[in-house]
Amino acid sequence: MRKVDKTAGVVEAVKNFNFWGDYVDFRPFGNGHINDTYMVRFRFEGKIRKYILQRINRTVFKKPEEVMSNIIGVTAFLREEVIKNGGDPERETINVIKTKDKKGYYIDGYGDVWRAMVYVVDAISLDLPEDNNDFYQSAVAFGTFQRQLASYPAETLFETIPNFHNTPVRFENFLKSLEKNASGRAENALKEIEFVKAREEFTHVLEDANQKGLLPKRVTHNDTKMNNVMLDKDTREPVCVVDLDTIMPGYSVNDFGDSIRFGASTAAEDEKDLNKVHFDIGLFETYTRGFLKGCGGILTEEEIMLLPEGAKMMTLECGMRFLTDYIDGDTYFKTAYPEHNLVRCRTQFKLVEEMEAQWDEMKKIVAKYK
Ligand code: GN1
Ligand code: MG
Repeated sequence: MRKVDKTAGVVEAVKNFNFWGDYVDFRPFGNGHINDTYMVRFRFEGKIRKYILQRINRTVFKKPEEVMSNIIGVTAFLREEVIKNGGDPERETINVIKTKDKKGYYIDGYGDVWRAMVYVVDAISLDLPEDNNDFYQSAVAFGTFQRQLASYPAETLFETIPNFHNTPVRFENFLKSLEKNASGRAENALKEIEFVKAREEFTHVLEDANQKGLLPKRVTHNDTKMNNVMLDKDTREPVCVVDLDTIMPGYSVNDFGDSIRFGASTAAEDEKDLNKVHFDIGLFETYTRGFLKGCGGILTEEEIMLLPEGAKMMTLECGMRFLTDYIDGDTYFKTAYPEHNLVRCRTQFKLVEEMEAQWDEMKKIVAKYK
């Protein structure tokens, strides 16, 4: 791998996008696990304008042109939806900035791929909800996103990461990594490995429901962490949904589930003290209410009844992905220390266990809203 001078690439990229005004500065931004994100500031007519500039992770996204094609298509569609509803299209959807030669991305001298967008002003992104209302509003945002895109032609979307939320395929990949044990660290995670193996049967539940015609493929976001919603800094109401890299055909219940995995936990995804990590069923109900309100009746009764499966599936799958990456030697997710992925997988499995213990309760809650 080449030694990266991260700064040189940013400076070159900054010069090649159609930003407005005079360049002021840039700085690293956000908590994403995949891409490198920067905030770039310009001054135009005495005012500061902020942009987001990102180096797309090429290990994860093999075809960045397809990622950008999806994002440009979906955001143009959302823009029209927002305008139709009398909203503010500068804030209520991402606005992609093209390069000076009108392309969706820029390739720098190192071969790195960059894209840029307008920074959403007066909005915040939270890693954990500060109160129930924050979480409720994020649910409304992702539900609304689902509804707004219900008539988007899903067949025009590229599958930017094949089998992204195909949990049985993820399970197969986990077994292959285990077999290889590239990091030699599998023996540090025997309990966690058994935990996953014991749930193989469950990994098939959603794919089976789809086969039986009970779970349709829709346009989904696929990375519905709380920190991928921008909330207005004053009203705390949703402004827009961000991080659109993984928009692909998928299951609504997985979009729901990934939010539960991340936001209905009492602790961070990488909390080391498992005594602090709990599945909060009150937050589960809050999110269910908000998500279904946002969806505005587009989900079928069968889909609604599968929301708990979505929650458990995304939590198990994400834990399995962290564990797989630990065994592979940290090749996918950004890590801050050697055991980071192992710590992350443990929080996910703790949540799965607590969901299993409250399964009937979860089913009762969703039944109230169908
Ligand atoms: C990654 O990029 P970021 O941090 O929003 C990952 C998600 C995981 C998440 C775990 C493209 O999301 O699938 O659920 O980390 N994105 C990709 O925090 O793999
Ligand atoms: Mg993100």
